Amino acid sequence: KNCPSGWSLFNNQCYYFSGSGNGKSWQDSRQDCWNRGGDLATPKTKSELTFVSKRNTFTWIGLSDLSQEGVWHWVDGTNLDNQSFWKKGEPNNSGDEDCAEVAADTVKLNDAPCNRQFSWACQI
Ligand code: 2F8
Ligand code: CA
Repeated sequence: KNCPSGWSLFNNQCYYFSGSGNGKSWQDSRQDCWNRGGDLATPKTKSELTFVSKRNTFTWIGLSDLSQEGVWHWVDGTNLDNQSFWKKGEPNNSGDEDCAEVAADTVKLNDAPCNRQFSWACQI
């Protein structure tokens, strides 16, 4: 599989990383991925999650419970079935947190407010 210039191949998927110091909200991050011909990344295995997590301190991925509180699904429409991806105590919907970010240090997910500005990862 060939990836566009500037994208990285891992496990037969192409990934684009926004880089640090370039934060956007979850929706604006998703729009950037759409503009690039992809969508937010959907790392469904631990090795993919590790790969996606390591470019930046915090990275938005394509996972939210925006359509139904407490029901987490990937932007491709499938449900999250690996609950071990969450950091201990997450998701806690602290305040109102409907979008998932992965932390580089723990390679674990946290639900965060969708309007927070984080780096992001796209996938084709
Ligand atoms: O302790 C975990 C907790 O940390 C922060 O809240 C204090 C995070 N908030 C934001 O990222 C805005 C929570 O999402 C997280 O659960
Ligand atoms: Ca949280």
